[in-house]
Amino acid sequence: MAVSEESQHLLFHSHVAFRTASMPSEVCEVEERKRENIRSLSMCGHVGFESLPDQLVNRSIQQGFCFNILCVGETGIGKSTLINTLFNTNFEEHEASHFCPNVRLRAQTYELQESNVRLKLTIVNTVGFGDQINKEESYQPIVDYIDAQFEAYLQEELKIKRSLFNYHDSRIHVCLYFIAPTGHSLKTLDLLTMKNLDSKVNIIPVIAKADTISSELQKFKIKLMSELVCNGVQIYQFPTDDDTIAKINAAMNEQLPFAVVGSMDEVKVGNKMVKARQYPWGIVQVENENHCDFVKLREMLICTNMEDLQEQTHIRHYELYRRCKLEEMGFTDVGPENKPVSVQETYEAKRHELHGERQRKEEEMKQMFVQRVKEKEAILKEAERELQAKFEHLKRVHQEERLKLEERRRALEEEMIHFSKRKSSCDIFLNQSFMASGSNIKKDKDRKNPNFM
Ligand SMILES: Nc1nc2c(ncn2[C@@H]2O[C@H](COP(=O)(O)OP(=O)(O)O)[C@@H](O)[C@H]2O)c(=O)[nH]1
Ligand SMILES: [Mg+2]
Repeated sequence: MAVSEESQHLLFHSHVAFRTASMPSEVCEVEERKRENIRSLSMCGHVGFESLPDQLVNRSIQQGFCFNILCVGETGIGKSTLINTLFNTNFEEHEASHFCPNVRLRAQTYELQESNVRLKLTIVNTVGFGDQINKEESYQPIVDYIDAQFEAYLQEELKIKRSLFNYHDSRIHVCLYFIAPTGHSLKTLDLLTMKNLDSKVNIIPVIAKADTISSELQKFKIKLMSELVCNGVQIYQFPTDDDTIAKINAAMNEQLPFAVVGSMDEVKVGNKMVKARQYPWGIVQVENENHCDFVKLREMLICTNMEDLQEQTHIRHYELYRRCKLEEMGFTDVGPENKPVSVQETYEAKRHELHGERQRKEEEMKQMFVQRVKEKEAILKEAERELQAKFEHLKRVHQEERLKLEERRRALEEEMIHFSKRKSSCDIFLNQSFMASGSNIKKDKDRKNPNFM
């Protein structure tokens, strides 16, 4: 996953009005009091801690607030324009191409200042979202990015020398999910992505380029909400537990998803310059609540609920990540009999478990080694047996061959003796015949010779 992060110092062009954090969290206060047996008492005179909320504000003003927005939506859906319009600033951004081979996240941090309040704003953009043919895994780089920020915070928390006080918190406080103004329904990609993000981040869905859909807008909003509910996608709900903002937040929850229009172009309407999109048939004013929900989004996001978004990120989403991660590492709060377990005990148990595991693995390796040696030995023995059998066979064959040859040699010798015998008898016979024929010839000669006798 490629993520780039840069920092810039910017001033607003005009008023944006983000509300400063003034109320400390009161989550589960009553239950905690009961559990810890805390009694409420009234003091007899002034002590001075009434200024704590102001102290908090002052400290935050000095340090600056940190707010991180993730924009998820297809390339060209209007993410950059809306962010520029929301913060009244031209955040320099290059137009993304539609030919990215995969989804990347690009983070950029800006320092904004309004009056004496400083805001460290990080905008994380999904580059290439929705541009691939196979979009099955498009949500994964987003999930990985969110988890990486949680992990960085957790690592800081777990450090012995931690500096959370001036730590640049990069955890995503809100995800603006840009829905295409189709007028039909959500795309599978939208549902899949939101479903995978809803336990990790506060999702505020917005209908982008709402000026392109007008008459069917209300129907479209209802359809989108029912689809989100049917598919079990949890979107962020503006909190209604604080009386000062409960009414407005409840009303705004009814308006979700906000249909927004973005534009940095200014057009003269009456004698005022207003941000608008101008068409041949008329003007769509960004900040006109009859034209779109841009003002509602800005109010809810920046002025009313910025602190709640940060708080929810910490107490809900980060807490879930932290719990899962620590459980994965073997930490637990209670033992088998529901008895509290200290970190030391968990550490010892884990050490013991890992030691046992290591011994088991070593034993396994040993067994495997012995087994392998045995197998090799058996193979060698088998080969030896085969060789011996072959040798015996060859020896036998050789013996048989030798016997056969011996037999033939004997036969040949006998034949030779027999032949010699026959030859010598033949020779004798020939000699005798020769001798006999010699005497006969002499006799004949003598007979023919007149001088014979
Ligand atoms: N009609 C209409 N066009 C918009 C709106 N917001 C942005 N655009 C136009 O859509 C195009 C892409 O916008 P951009 O903000 O760059 O989209 P991004 O890729 O999602 O960041 C630009 O031409 C914008 O002028 C809107 O609300 N309505
Ligand atoms: Mg952009």
